[in-house]
Amino acid sequence: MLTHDTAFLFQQKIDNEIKIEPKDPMPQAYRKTNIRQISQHAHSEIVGMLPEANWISRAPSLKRKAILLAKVQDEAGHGLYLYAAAETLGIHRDEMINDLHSGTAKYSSIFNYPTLTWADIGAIGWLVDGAAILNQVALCRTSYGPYARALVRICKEESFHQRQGFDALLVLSKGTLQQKEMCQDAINRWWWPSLMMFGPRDSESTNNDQSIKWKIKRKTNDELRQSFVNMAAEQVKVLGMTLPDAALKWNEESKQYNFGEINWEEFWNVVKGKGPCNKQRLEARKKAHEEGTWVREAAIAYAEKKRLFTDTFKKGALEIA
Ligand code: FAQ
Repeated sequence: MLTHDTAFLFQQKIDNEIKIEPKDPMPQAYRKTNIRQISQHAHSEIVGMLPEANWISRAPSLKRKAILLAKVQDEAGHGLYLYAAAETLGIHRDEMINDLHSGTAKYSSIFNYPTLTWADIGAIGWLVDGAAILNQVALCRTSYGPYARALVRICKEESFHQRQGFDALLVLSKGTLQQKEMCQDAINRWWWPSLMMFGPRDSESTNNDQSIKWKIKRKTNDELRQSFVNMAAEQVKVLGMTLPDAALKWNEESKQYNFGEINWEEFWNVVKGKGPCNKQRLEARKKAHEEGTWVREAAIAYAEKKRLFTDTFKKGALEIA
């Protein structure tokens, strides 16, 4: 436990924008919050591959297939950077993965919705990656060094993800009547779940205040959500589509868009495992993990063989000397 003085010095470091590094002293709660947030973020990237992977074999052209494949692979990479960042805080990857599979750990609510048509892939790129970017650009300045550095890399890839989604929707929005309807329908279904990605209202958020004080989070849930609405409300005009919110209106005084009430009951249901695809997602994850056992075993055997070879080589070199 940190003494009063060291806790003060820790906060001073944070206030002076000095990054906290793995071997630095830190309050237990700071370590725990980072492990929770970074591992949840990693799980979100990994589970987040599932709704899109569903469309790789059905993408409408070779170009779209290659783009989607690259995007899903990026997400696997993001998950790996993030698990590695969380491991620097003293938790083992197996423990995090067990928590995900047992349902103890959370992952973003958004990935518990189904991808019914090709337009959903565009809507995920535009809205879901758009929401993720807003959050993650702010997190590039998070106080924990390994998390901040992982996010810089992640953000570079996320901006391509958002653009490819918007581009896919733009093509549909200029297509046949059926394609236009498909585009609008996907936006209607993904809009509200995307707003829920930012978490509960600030007044309901259990972690906001402390995480803002420790600069683990740089902006609050409501601040980020509002920036997202302001951005999407303008971009949707380029698509010639609408957002499914009758209350959406520019407020001249606040210079922000007012928007309607989120269905919080639906949000908490999804968070608690009762969303449309929660069960399916966890089963798919567990199956993929089991089927990957032989790869992990082979990697461990190879590493062991390499270690033995290096040890023998070093010993031989010493004997010669
Ligand atoms: N879903 O006190 P707060 C992506 C939980 S990455 C599920 O406000 P906090 C890339 C929260 O954990 C998307 N649970 O929590 C991609 C807490 O419960 P706990 C993920 C949620 O942590 C794109 C409780 O509610 N991004 O999309 C959600 O301060 C396309 C109270 O909430 C990140 O993880 C939710 N939406 O703020 C991949 C970014 N919201 O743990 C594939 C990093 C809240 O105390 C395809 N994370 N909860 O039991 C964060 O910025 C924060 O963790 C928040 C939540 C803002 C998500």
